[in-house]
Formats: sequence, structure tokens, C-alpha cells
Amino acid sequence: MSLTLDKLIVGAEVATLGVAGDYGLLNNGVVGIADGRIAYVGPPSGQLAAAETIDAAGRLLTPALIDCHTHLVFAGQRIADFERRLQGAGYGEIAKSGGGIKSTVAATRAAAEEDLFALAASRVRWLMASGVATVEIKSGYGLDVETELRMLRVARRLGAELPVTVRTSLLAAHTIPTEYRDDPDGYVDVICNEVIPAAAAAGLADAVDAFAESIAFSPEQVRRVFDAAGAVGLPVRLHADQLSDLGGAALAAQCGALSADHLEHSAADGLRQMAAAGTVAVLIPGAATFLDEEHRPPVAAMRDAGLRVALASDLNPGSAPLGSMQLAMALACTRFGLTPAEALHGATRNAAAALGLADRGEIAIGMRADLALWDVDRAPALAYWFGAPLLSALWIAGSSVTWETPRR
Ligand code: DI6
Ligand code: FE
Repeated sequence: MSLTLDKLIVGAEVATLGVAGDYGLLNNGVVGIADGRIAYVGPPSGQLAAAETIDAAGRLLTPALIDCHTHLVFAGQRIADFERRLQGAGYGEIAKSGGGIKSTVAATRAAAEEDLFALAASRVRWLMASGVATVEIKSGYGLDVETELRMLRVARRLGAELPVTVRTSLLAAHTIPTEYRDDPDGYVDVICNEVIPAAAAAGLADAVDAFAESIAFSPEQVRRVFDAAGAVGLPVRLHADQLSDLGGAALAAQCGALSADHLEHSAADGLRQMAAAGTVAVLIPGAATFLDEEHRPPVAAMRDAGLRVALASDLNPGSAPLGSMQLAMALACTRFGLTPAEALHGATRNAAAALGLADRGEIAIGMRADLALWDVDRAPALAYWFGAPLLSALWIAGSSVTWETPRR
């Protein structure tokens, strides 16, 4: 039986990622696309015809990458903080003296929506240049109803005007804003009673996130925020155990979170609870590297627990000004000890699971045709080359897209 397709990619080293833990390699493989979806994957066949044929010439074809944790909508940069840190100042010390996250909140509150959009669009294009077709974007630099919603509107518009899929997370529980310094529970009231209902009513949030940490929100406060998310039917995720073990992994599992992210300091018991609850572990090697933190997440315990492990850039101005998922994969291997195969699963299949998306992250019939062609001839090379621009082509829902940043 012959099959007529829109596009055929032939002669590729295909990493299908169809099976957990394995590249699922297909040498001299062919991938056929019809109506934006994958309609054929397998060996060359005389039964295939298409309007357009692309010769991969032996290069590696993977699912397009998925960045499942970013804070890329913000104004201002933190270059002065960076220079101070290079001279020995700590991240916490800088925050206390008026720099840090609060300076980004001030700049973001003051920025026009149009300017926030232009800044963020450039950053999405950086990620596209590293093979990304799906990106999660958080609010969290507004910390008031108006600015949190503005950030989410910008994120939604990025998804509408750029070819990427955008998933949004409301992170009003990122830090306590200055005006609530003496009344953190009052700010949690605002999040629960005003910000979450307003974002849900406007259809601006796909999930609700929170930062559980001694310098941010307590487990009790996180539970209140998550209850408010549940009341409007939104799934939750959690910044957990990044700087200390607050029991964040177990908390995320008990709340049925889609993912728990960071997890540098998590205990094995919490990781086992996550595995039982189906909560995905999201590792963030860029933040640990940029802040020069020695402490590594318990990767061996994650493997023992049978957790699905995803990777993300965390693209943000303070702890990870990292605009490449390719580099996040390399750092996951060199800094956290993942295998290159684990890193690629983390940037595709498992990242899709962290976002609750079942239609992408592997090359299989019926999946979205989000595909990346790389200028390498074997799968482990993706995590080996350190920051080289390896992307040769990117297809999103079957359409070829470009990723150049236009001159401004
Ligand atoms: N953890 C992080 O690494 C970022 N947010 C968070 O909850 C840092 C955000 C910033 O410093 O601007
Ligand atoms: Fe983060």
C-alpha cells in the first residue's frame, strides 16, 4: 500500500526515543510527515511518496527539544549582581542589599507590555536556535495582580506569534514582595483570593507553581496556594529543595504535582513518593553552574526510585541566564552525571511529561511533527559538543521554521 505524505526526511540517524532509557536508534531512517504529524517512521520504502523530500545525509534527527521550566519574561538584566558575585559576594547577600530578584520585579513592573514582549521574543528565539519547539514560561516577577497577569499575557502572545508552543505557569508565589515583607501570609491571601482566580478566569495559566524555601514560602503556605489552584482546576508544580531540604519532593508528590524542580537537596524518601505519584523530576544544571554550587542533586537515588527525569534551562536573569537547551544537556552530563541518553530523554520525552503533554517528545506515528536535525552523526554527540551551534533544521508541527533574531 502506498502512502502519500507532505514531507519525507530520508537518510537520517533517527533517535526515536520511543522506549524509556534508550535512544531507539534507526540507522538510515525515514520519517514521513502528513498534516503536521508523524505518519511514517522506519526504513526506506518504495511505497512512500511526498511533495518534498529532505536528505538528512546521515545527520542525527531527534524530537525537537522541550524546555519545561523558564522565567524568560522579565525586564532589566542583573549584570551588576553578576560582577559583584565574581568578586565574592553571595546570591543571598546581593538580594539583601537591594539587588537580586526584587530588582527584576521593580524593572518588570515598570516595563510596558510591548517591551516585555520584544525582550522575551528574542530569548525564545535563542532557545529555538538550540532546537526548542515547546517552552514553558512562568510569571513571578510581578508579585501583584496586574503585573503577574501582564507577564502571562506576554507569554500567551509569544505562543500566538512565534511558531513554538508555549505553556504558562503562574508563579506569584516566587518571593514575598517588599510591600508584604512584614505580612507574608497576607501576600499568600492575595495569591489565593485574587491572583489565581483572575489568571484562571482569563485563561492565562496552564499550571500554578510555587517556590518552597526558607527564603520564600513555607510548606504550609505552598499547600494553601495549591489548594487555591485545585479550586480552579489548575495542576501544580513546585520549585523544591533547591537550597535546602524542606521536604519539597514529598510535598510535591502529596499534592499530585506534575513536576518538582531543582531537587538538589531532596531526600530519597521524597523521591520515592514522587515516583509513586507520577511526579516528574526536573533538573536545572544551569543554575547550579552559574551560581557555582558544588552540591549535586541525588541522581543515583532518582534512578533507584525509577523517577522520570527532565531537564530545563531555567532561563532567568539571576541564577541562570542560559539560552540553550543544548548546553543544559551538556551541563546535565558534566555537572550532574547524567548519561547523554538520559540528557536527551530529559530534554524531550520526560520534559513533555513534566508539562502534561502526551503528543510530543518522541518520534512515533501520530505524534506532532516537532523535529530537530543536527549537524552530528550520532546521538551522544549532542551532549558532548559544548555550546556549538549544531542545529541544522527545525520543524514545528511539520513546518520548517527559522530561528534568527531579527535586528532591532
Ligand atoms: N529559583 C531560581 O533559581 C530562580 N527562581 C527560583 O525560584 C531565580 C530567580 C532570580 O534570581 O531572578
Ligand atoms: Fe526556576
